[in-house]
Amino acid sequence: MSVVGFDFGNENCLVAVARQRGIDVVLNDESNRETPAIVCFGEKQRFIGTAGAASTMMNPKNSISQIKRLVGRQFNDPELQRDVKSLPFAVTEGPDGYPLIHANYLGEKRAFTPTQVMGMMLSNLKGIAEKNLNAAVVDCCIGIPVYFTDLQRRAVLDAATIAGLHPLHLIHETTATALAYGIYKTDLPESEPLNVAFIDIGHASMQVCIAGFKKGQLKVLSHGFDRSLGGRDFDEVLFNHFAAKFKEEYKIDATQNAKASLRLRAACEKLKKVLSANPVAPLNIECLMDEKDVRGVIKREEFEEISVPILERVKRPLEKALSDAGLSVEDVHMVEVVGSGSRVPAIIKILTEFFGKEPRRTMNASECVSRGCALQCAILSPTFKVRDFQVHESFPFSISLAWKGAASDGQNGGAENQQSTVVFPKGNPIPSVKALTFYRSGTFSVDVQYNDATELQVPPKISTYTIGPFQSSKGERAKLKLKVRLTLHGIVSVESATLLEEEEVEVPVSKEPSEEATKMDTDKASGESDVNMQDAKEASDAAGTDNGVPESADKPVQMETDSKVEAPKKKVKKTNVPLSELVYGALQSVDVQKAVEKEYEMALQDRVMEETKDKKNAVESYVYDMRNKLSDKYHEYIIESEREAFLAKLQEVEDWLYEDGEDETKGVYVAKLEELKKVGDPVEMRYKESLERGSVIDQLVHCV
Ligand code: ATP
Ligand code: K
Ligand code: MG
Repeated sequence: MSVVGFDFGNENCLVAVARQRGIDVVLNDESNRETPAIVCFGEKQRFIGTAGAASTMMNPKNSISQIKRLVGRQFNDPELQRDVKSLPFAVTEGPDGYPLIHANYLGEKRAFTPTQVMGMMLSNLKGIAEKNLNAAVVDCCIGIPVYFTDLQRRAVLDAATIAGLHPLHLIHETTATALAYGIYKTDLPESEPLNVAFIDIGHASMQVCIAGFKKGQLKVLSHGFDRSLGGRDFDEVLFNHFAAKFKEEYKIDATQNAKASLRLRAACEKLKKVLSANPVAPLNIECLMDEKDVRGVIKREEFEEISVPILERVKRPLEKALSDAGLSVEDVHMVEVVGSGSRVPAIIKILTEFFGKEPRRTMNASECVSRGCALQCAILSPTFKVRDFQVHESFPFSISLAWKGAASDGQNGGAENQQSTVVFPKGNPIPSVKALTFYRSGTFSVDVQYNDATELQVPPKISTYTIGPFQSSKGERAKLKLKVRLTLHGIVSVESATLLEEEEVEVPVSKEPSEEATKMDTDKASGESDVNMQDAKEASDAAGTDNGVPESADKPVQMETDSKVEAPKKKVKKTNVPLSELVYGALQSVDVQKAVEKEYEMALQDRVMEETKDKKNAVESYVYDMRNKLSDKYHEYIIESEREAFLAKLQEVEDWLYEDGEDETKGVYVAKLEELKKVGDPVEMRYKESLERGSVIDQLVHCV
């Protein structure tokens, strides 16, 4: 089993692997730790990661970035709408109301879902891990922002499937950071927890997590976030500032030109980084637009002034995390800042003011998420022994179940009888299972929904489950138990429905506590309430696993047993009831399967093209190499007329490579190389033989 952690950033991705001696962040083909999250579609193949970033300027309309912003969102999502405006590629509304990304690929217009593109990127990261481990990678942990909705989480899982990955755990990025922080600490307190605030400011968003650390464990106390406050917002402020300036000074509008926009934005990002370390920074771009060179300069002070609207928002998630944790600033013992977006000095100033203490940077700001993910994966892996360290995660939203009351059961369902109950309140431990009991006479449905969707700006309904058909033997309302699961990934689903039928029978006295005898589901008398909820931690569930991971000890339900009572005893017959699931906006599994196949084809095409390039390069280097050698060390091993002919042949092949042979198939290059080698190999052989003779003579000389 592979032990790998992925930090899929909005700008940068990192891959960490566990080896017996510890966690390593691995290098990609270009020897970088950070791989840009860019998929570029070309005429013959895709360029992904660093290669994708290199192609962006040449091919902006087909270079897909900001992938993490696009997955699992409706097209009319207000944030998506804002994002799409500054993207150089085309995003339109698909027939299902979800975005489609358009690109020219293999000379054709093609449309891809954001999930597919995320799958392409993940597949590239998977390849990086595989090269470093020299083994197949399937099992992994992937970091996700804490604010990811149910649908976004499902989209990441689908993208992983497309990439051939199996995430054991989608872990909140800040929790991964907290894990990477705590697990190595040997001086954690035994009783009173050490409270640490983690602040991650990335490319597109800001996340806060307050965690309490004790010996051998961390407990997430609260989360806070601003989904649209990150490094790129500062780039945008600078971009608007300079675009306006250049409009005035040079009479060019860079915002109206895709390439100029891209170049100006990239220059602004560089400028921002310079300003993090210098009080003033210049901006020069040659030939930005209309053949005009532009120049500008900005002081850090002025940058901070124009950034006030963004900087003002930094405090809000901090305040929220603090109040949700029920702490005051004095209770926070340590503040750790991560994410490269936090390098803007004005942000550190605000954090210092807010907490009354200097934030620390003891973590590797860009690597900690991937490291935490790999650690989590190692913890879950049976092949690794990791120091015992418990992570108690807290769910960031409130999820409720809604249904039509039993009164509207049957003929005329009245919306007025809509009822709901919070199943997983905000702060609920992850993972968790709850059981609800319903009394119904026929097929019915329940909705899983956000209790408060205003913060997320998404439609409240997540999914609808239809339960039935079932038959109650007594002809009255049947008792059904629904099991609702909050998975390790933070995804909620109704997992099963069971019909419970009590029959009085003589049964032998059992000493075992039995699930059937739980007390919480017998409240039928209360009329109004036709449903009861309990934490489903019955004995039968204790072994219940989610990807092989035991659930957290989530308040075991007190079970009443009749074991002391002599017979007769009630026996409960349990029957599974069919359940159909509709998750709004989620891909059907057949579509995921189709996407898997498409990805396979595209990956194959990429590989063929890479190999073709390699073979072409091999012909080219043979030509250069042989030409040099013919005038040098091979000179005496070929007769003059043959040498002349061979040199002419090499020249001919070189010309061919730049003309007719520029764009040939792999097989043609292989054949061409063979053709040259037929002439060159005998020469090489004669040369080598003479070297060997030479060394024999040397040895003889020495022996004498
Ligand atoms: P996200 O966490 O939002 O998914 P990410 O993980 O890809 O995104 P990071 O790699 O943590 O983001 O941060 C990238 C951001 O940090 C970019 O906006 C980049 O411009 C910014 N950044 C990098 N170095 C500096 C610096 N020296 N000063 C200011 N900003 C910087
Ligand atoms: K990152
Ligand atoms: Mg990040």
